[in-house]
Amino acid sequence: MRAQTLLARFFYTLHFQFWRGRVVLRAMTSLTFFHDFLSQPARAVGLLLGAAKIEHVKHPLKVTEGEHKKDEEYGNVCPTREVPAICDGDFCLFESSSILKYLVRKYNLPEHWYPSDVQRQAKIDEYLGWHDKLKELEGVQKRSKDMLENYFLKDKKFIGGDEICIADLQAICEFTQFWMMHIDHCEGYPRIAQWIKDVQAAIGQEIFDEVHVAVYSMRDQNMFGTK
Ligand SMILES: N[C@@H](CCC(=O)N[C@@H](CS)C(=O)NCC(=O)O)C(=O)O
Repeated sequence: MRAQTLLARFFYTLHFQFWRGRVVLRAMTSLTFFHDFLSQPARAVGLLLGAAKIEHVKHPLKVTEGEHKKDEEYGNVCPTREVPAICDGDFCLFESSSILKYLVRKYNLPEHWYPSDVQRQAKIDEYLGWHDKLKELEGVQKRSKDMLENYFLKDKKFIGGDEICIADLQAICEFTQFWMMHIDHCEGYPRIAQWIKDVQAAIGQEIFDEVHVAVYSMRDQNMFGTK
């Protein structure tokens, strides 16, 4: 693990607290986020961390340079050596959908992200289950877009209803992957086109752009072709 990350984790584990009239140094749990923002599931987790303002230490791993394979300790964090993964203190977790659910519950995030109501939650799990079994690039193929437009969104603003949920984060990052190639995949899909705007507004443009800096950079350098 990088010295920089270890140092950041050390400082995050200490904070000052008032206790019986005195200022004392107390330990608190640190959350480390292992990611590469060129990865769709890593961006989905990054969007939740940013939108929900969850304090964390970022540990970037450049997948294109094989850093996720070379980093000695990363094998202990994530057995598959994929991104994203998190460590909350000594508790480590991989698989983006599991991470998103964990963050909502652990950090007591507002209900809309992943509601406790059994049926509303099941509808979000329905999307996530479907999403997780899509193979790479399938998220933007006609069948998937038809499903999103006519079934998962249908007459709702977001996948879970009136407010944004973790399923929206997973779904939108499939689309933003193609922004690198100047493709928005929205032609003929008016609900998806509107939903993309609504998701950005719900997250906040600043956070959304922060997580997409690497995508914008690839796009602007025309790494995968021009408009
Ligand atoms: N199902 C996993 C997928 C993770 C995944 O496939 N990550 C890719 C980047 S999008 C990765 O780390 N690839 C590197 C590799 O396989 O060597 C999740 O949702 O977290």
